[in-house]
Amino acid sequence: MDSAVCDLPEEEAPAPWQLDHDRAPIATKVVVAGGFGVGKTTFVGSVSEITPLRTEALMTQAAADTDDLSATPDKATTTVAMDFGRVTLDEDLVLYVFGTPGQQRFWFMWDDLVRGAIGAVVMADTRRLTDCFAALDYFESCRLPYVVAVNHFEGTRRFEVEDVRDALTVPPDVPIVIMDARERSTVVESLLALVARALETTPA
Ligand SMILES: Nc1nc2c(ncn2[C@@H]2O[C@H](COP(=O)(O)OP(=O)(O)O)[C@@H](O)[C@H]2O)c(=O)[nH]1
Ligand SMILES: [Mg+2]
Repeated sequence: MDSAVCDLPEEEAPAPWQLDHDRAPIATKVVVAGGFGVGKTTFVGSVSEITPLRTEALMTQAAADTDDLSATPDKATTTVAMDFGRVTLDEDLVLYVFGTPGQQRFWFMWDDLVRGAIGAVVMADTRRLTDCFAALDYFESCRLPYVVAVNHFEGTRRFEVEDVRDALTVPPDVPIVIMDARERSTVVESLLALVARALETTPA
């Protein structure tokens, strides 16, 4: 019988650090939350090294009353369960990124999604800031470390971090990052801010 041989091209083959079992990477979980259409699925898609698992469904007229499309009229699909992706932030830090479904009718899933997570990214759109209040309240109430990622849509007014902080009334020590969910570097920046925040707030 032929033995199975790893046939991966060099760029996809395991990197040396993956094979060095003296310092196994830490794999950890983070959650991305925020209102409907704020860019959560885009965030996970921009950063994931694996094809993100998506549970998008075509929106139908049946959702017209529940899913407000006034700010995202081109949006044809919606995340019905969650997004899932993976990103290696550092040689020894792998993040599993779970995007929450935004619609209120799926909030019951959040308790499961946050189990074991080190923290959350709360995405905000400055045109609809109130949409992220539920997520802020949720993470404040369960005391999970979080950062706010303001997804800046081009063509909209750009606000300063301190303006957003005042509008959301988040505590001064919560990091706020102005980013673009389509730009991998800014998504990574948001995740790094979260990891730093989680380390800072975790009791030694
Ligand atoms: N112009 C612009 N469009 C964006 C940005 N982020 C997301 N979008 C678009 O906004 C829509 C909603 O994004 P999506 O990731 O599905 O939002 P979700 O409901 O939070 O998962 C999609 O059509 C995206 O392509 C952004 O930073 N700029
Ligand atoms: Mg989505």
